[in-house]
Amino acid sequence: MDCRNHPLQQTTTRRAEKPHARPLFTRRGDKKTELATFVINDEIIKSNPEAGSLPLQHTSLLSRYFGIAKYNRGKTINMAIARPVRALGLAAVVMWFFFIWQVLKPTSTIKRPGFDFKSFERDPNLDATGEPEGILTYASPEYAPGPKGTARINATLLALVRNEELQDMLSSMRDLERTWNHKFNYPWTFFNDVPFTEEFKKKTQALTKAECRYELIPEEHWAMPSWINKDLYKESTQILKENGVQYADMVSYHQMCRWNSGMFYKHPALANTQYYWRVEPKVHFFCDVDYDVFRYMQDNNKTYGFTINLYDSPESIPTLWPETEKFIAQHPEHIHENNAMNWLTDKVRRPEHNRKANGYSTCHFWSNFEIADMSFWRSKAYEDYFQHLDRAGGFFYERWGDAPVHSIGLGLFEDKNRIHWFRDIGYQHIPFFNCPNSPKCKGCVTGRFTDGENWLHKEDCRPNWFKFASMG
Ligand SMILES: Nc1nc2c(ncn2[C@@H]2O[C@H](COP(=O)(O)OP(=O)(O)O)[C@@H](O)[C@H]2O)c(=O)[nH]1
Ligand SMILES: [Mg+2]
Repeated sequence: MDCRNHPLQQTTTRRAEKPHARPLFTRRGDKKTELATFVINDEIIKSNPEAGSLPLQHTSLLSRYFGIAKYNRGKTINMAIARPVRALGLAAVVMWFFFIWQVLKPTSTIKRPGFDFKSFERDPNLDATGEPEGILTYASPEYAPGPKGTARINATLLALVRNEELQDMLSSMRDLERTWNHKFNYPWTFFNDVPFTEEFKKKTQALTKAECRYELIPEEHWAMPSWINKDLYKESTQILKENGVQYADMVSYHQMCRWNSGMFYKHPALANTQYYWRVEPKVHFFCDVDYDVFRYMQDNNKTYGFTINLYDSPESIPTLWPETEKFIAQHPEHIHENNAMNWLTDKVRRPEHNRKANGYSTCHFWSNFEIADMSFWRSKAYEDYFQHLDRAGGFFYERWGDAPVHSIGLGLFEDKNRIHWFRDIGYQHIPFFNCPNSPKCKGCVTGRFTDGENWLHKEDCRPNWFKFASMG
């Protein structure tokens, strides 16, 4: 074998022919004195006796590359940087900025191989967002905790939560207290199907100056109703599971969805309360909100406020719309003339969803965030509707969620102008965000809809809501 053809041999030869020598200087007054010339990663090949010898073994590899050499008397001398090294450094800087841009850039249009999804021409969250129009009431001494808080209206922050979720609940509370409630001191009401532990009570109360109430859900509000056939329930949930419906065989999940759909506002502890803000464990709030949102609802004639608007899994609700149509046929008097039927029945945007859900677009307000007036849930129209659905059994034989049930109720029986997008409230429930463009927001990326997989962008149903209803 001819060793000269060996790659290593060629490299050595090239170096020897064209040594990459660089001069090393020190400064004495204004005069630069050449100390030594050396080859990077090699030994000194020339030294200046006038300047004294330099113990270059003290120069670290890093300092050589970045052109600063330290020697043992603690002085610093400048070196030129080799062109390829400069080019490498520049490339690294460019790559770094490119990486940062990729992470932080707003995501209104998402493209991936084989799937082009356009969420919006332009996500309205990218436009500067201030406070909503209308009557706003700001913090004042009348919002002080306790009986002095005469400006507060009949409203509460409301959470259904398990004892085991204490840490996640505390995290949600911290966010909401910091961004809003420390200014208004609305009470917190916690609900559970088992008694809250002393630890839960102590730690939640410690996070707020406002009053905390801890309520047990009556058995008759939580238990599976007597008319649900247990064998049919088992069989149906098996099928749901095979169809990939999450939590299908978790009875407590079905109970939770039913309670949130038609029970929570019947709890005796809420008998004198009109408005609520629903808060789940492990959610985040990003923006300072300086006005009383409950009074906003009251003074501006709003029934329901949302932040995120999504498509649902049609497999979890195949007969929800057919049952709704039966109800509409029996009770046409409940339908509001300014309803959001177009939003509920759209089949242009995701035709497959509409087909699988038998006529329902599956669009809904994501109900883990709700600021709402319970008078609507207590109205005859909604109560009749809930009773109809409850008897049909779909909370157990299928997995009807409180989000589509609330949304269909609102979309049919309420004036759509009374439904408000709280675009100014920065919010996250994994994996979706509402993140406005406002200097009042910290910790979320403006316009980001999800930090999960790209395909999740197609779950965004806001464009349809804005098209058929309003942005207000
Ligand atoms: N007390 C209690 N709360 C529950 C139960 N199941 C769910 N929740 C609460 O109901 C809300 C929704 O449940 P979650 O697991 O977050 O459902 P997801 O958001 O649909 O994944 C959360 O606030 C939970 O703490 C339950 O069996 N008991
Ligand atoms: Mg949740």
